[in-house]
Amino acid sequence: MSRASFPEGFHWGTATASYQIEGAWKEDGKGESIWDRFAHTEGKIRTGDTGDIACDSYHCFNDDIGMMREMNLNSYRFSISWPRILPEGTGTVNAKGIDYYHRLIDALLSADIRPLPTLYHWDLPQALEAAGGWPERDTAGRFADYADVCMRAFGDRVDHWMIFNEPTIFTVMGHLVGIHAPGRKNLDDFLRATHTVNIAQGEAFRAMRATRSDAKIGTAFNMTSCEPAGDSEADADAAERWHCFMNLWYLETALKGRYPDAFVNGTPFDKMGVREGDMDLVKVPLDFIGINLYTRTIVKHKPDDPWGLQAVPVGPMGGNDGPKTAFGWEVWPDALYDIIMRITRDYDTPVIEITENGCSYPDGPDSMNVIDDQPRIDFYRGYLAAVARSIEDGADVRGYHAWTLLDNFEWSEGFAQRFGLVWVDFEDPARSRTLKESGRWYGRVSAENGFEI
Ligand code: GBH
Repeated sequence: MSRASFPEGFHWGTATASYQIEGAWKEDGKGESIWDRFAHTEGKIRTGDTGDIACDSYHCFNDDIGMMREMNLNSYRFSISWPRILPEGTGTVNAKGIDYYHRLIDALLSADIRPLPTLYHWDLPQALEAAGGWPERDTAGRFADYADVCMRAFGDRVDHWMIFNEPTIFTVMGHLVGIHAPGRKNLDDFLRATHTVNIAQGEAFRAMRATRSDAKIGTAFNMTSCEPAGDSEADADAAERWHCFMNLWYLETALKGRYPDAFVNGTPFDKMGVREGDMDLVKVPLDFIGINLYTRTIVKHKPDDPWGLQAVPVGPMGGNDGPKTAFGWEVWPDALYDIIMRITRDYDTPVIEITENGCSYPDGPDSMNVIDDQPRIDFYRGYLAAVARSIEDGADVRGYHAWTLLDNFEWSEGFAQRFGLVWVDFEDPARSRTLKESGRWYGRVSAENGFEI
C-alpha cells in the first residue's frame, strides 16, 4: 500500500469534552460538576490548574469552528455538560444551557460540520454525586431523563449521538484508583458503578430512540490491544480477561446482553448489585461503535489480583518497543489495526467510528510563531495508515476524530499535557489559538481523503 486512502464521505473530525474546553464553570446558571469540585480541591490536580476558564470555548466556539474550517473538517465530536442543562442533575432545565448548545450546533451546521455530541464526558452534576453518584442505581434513571431532554432539544438537527465517553476509564479512575473525580477508592463502589452505568446506557438509548427512532446512537469505548507478555497460557488468558474488562465491559453487555468473563473467580454479580431482569435492561442495539485508542497494553498473569493479571508497567502501562509520547504512552499504531479487526470479527462487521486517537507533546511556537510538531505528524501518519489498512481488510470505519482540537485541561495533569492540533496560549486572557503544523498536515489529509505513505 503506497497510499493511505479513505472511502468517499469519510468523516474527518476532532473530539473535545465540555469540562476540558468550555470554562464558564458557573455562568448562565450552570450547576457544579464533580470535576469542578475535584479540581477545586487542593492537591487533586498535579499543576493546581482548574477548568474554570480552560479554553473559554463557551465564549470562543466560533474561533474553534474557524480552526475546524481551516482543517477542512466535516465532523465535530464535543460533549454536552449535564450540569449546564440540568444544574441539579434532575428537575429544572436551564434554558441558557440549552441555548448555548443550540448556538454551537447551528454554527457547526452552517459550516457543514456534522455535530456529534457525547452526553457524558465525565462531568456528573455534583448534586447527583451527593445523592450517591454512579454507585447508586437511581442515577441510571436520572441519566435517561437527561438524555431525553437533550434529544428533545437537539434531535431535530443532530442525527448522530454518543451516550458515554470511556465508561471503563471513568468508573475505574473515579471510583477505584481515585485520581479522577469524584476521587473514590473503593472496590464495592466501583463494582456497583459499572453496573449502574451499563443500565444507564440501556435506559438512555431507549429514551432517545423513543423520541427519534432514526437517530444513530453509540458510545465511545476506551480500547487498547491486550497482548500477552510471554508465551504461557496463563499470560494469554490474562490478556483475554483484560480485553474483556477494558474493551468489552460496556459493549458485550449492550450488544449481547451479558457480562464478558473478566474476573478470575467469576463475575461478582452480587457486589455489582445485579438484579433479576437487569440483563434485559443493559441490552441495546447500539448503531455504531466508537473506538478511543491511544496505545497497546502488555499483560502478564499475576495471582492475587481480581483480574488475575498485571499490565506490564513500562511506559507506564504499555510496551517497551515504540517511541513514547510526553505522557509516556507508547506509540503503537498496530494496536488500532488489531482492535478494529478484532471488533469487526467478533461483532459481525459493525459500523465503527474512531472517536479519539492522539498524542501529547510539549510543543510551543518558535520566534516566527510556527509550531513545528513533527512527532505529532508522525503519530497520526502511523495510526491513520493503520485505519486505512483495516478498511482495506473489510472493516466498516466511517470516521476518524483526532484527540484533540485544542490544547486543553488534561484532567489530573492540568494544562501540562498538550494534545491539540491547535496550540492554545493559556497565559493570554483571550486564550488565542494557533494552528500547529500537525493541524496543517491533517487539513491536507482531510482535503485529499488520504495521504502518500
Ligand atoms: C481519553 O482518555 C479521554 O477521553 C480524554 O478526555 C483525554 O483527554 C484523552 O484521552 C487523553 O488522556 O499507561 O501507557 O498504558 C484516555 C484514557 C487511559 C488512554 C490510560 C491511555 C494508558 C496508557 N487513557 N491509557 S499507558
